[in-house]
Amino acid sequence: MTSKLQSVPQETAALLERLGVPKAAVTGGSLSVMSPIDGSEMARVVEHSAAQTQAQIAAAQAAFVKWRLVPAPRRGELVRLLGEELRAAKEDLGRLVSIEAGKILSEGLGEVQEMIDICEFAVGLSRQLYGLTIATERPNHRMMETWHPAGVVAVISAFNFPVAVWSWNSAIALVCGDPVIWKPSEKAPLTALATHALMERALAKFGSDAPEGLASLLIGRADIGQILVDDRRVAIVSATGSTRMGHAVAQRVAARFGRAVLELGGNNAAIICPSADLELALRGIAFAAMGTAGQRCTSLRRLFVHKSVADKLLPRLKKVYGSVAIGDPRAADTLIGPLRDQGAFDAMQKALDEARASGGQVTGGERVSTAAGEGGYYVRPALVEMPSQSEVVERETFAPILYVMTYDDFDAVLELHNAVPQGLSSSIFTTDLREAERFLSAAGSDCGVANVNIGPSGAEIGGAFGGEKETGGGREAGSDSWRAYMRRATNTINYGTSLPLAQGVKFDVE
Ligand code: UN1
Repeated sequence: MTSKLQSVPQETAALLERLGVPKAAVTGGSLSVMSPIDGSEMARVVEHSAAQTQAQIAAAQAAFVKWRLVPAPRRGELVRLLGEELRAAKEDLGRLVSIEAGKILSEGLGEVQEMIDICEFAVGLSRQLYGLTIATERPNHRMMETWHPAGVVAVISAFNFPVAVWSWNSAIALVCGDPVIWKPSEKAPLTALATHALMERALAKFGSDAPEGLASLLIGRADIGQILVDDRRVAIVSATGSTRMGHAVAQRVAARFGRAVLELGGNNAAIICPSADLELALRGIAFAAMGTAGQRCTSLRRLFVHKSVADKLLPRLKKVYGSVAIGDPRAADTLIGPLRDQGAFDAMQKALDEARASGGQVTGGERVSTAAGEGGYYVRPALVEMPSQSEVVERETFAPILYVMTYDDFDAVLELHNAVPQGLSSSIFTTDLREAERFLSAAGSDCGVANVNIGPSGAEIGGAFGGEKETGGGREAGSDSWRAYMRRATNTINYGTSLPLAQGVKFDVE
């Protein structure tokens, strides 16, 4: 039996109330939510059962049959209303993101802005779900592609972008005609409840065109996720998280010929070339490696510095690492908030020990005490000078660790850059056109995101987001990522009076 939590911390309680989350949903449940800021218990959230999960899937499937017939621009109107709710609630939701995920306020607000942006993108998209018309080899025939809603989409999201990732998927899925079931991280149910409450407000304003079960939320642990992954009524599973999780999801979804959109581990690098603008590089590295306390899938984890500039760059970088403001993510001057929990801290220390054992020289990485209290896991970001790209460097550790290696040959560094199992994001700092273009070429970075003179993190929603190899191959958000949420039909129409067959085949019957 779980007992009721007597009180949610005052600020969180006030935010939840304003965002429309009932107190009973966060006090009387069995899922305990711990604050990354001070380690205290913030809430006990009510969990959904397996039976409720089944019922949600059935409701979503029934919603699909209706929603797919609502014209796409009208579906866009629902997403427009969601965008309006998000705009109005940006301050509150952004602060709640900061409290639950531990990211600094500016990044919490940025996350909500990303949600507003994708809503706007999706509204425009609702009038642009284009298909092709294709030349046919047969006279009096027309061939075309049409795009239709694909079915129920399950979104399984991670703690570090607790709400934006839902919005990238949902805004697009909804205009594409697909209902969405959301299973957020068990470490971030509060922001999910708040976002869902905003979605419900948008649904209420939208009116009766939106069927019951169109957008639902399931609070639970891995077993709830597994039900979604295995159910044939769920056409698409979009999962964000570790490569280990994605590996299991991919196989189970494939076993039933479902579709998976996977955004998994990254092990993102930056190459600093001899001609690099070092001021720019310094800022780019600092944000990408230390921002969000290294807990983005796009965080910079590997830095390759050309030998000719290492002496200029590294001392300055060490100075920044030594002086960056660490503390309560809500405080105005903080740049580095806490790690999510002790598990993240332990994994970081283990990786640093391993790096030391492989000859790495570690600067920083230790736990620091802050005014936020002793319960949170605050660390000084670690800069690790490595003699080579050893095993620990090839792994993603979800913490602020930057492995630094020097190089002298461009071809060799490109090879090293690509010699890790992950392929999410990458960057090069150079003012040499040839180097920049080679990095972006077929023989360059093998990642889904490749940048010049900006770091690997902080992508805008207008582009397709995702990566190759163990990152899972999925693409979300902008460009033509919407195609993953629809089914394509090729249609051939004969408007003549005879029946010519393709490839000149004859099959005449009397
Ligand atoms: C993630 O960490 O799961 O490009 C996504 C970025 C963000 C998204 C990160 N827009 O850093």
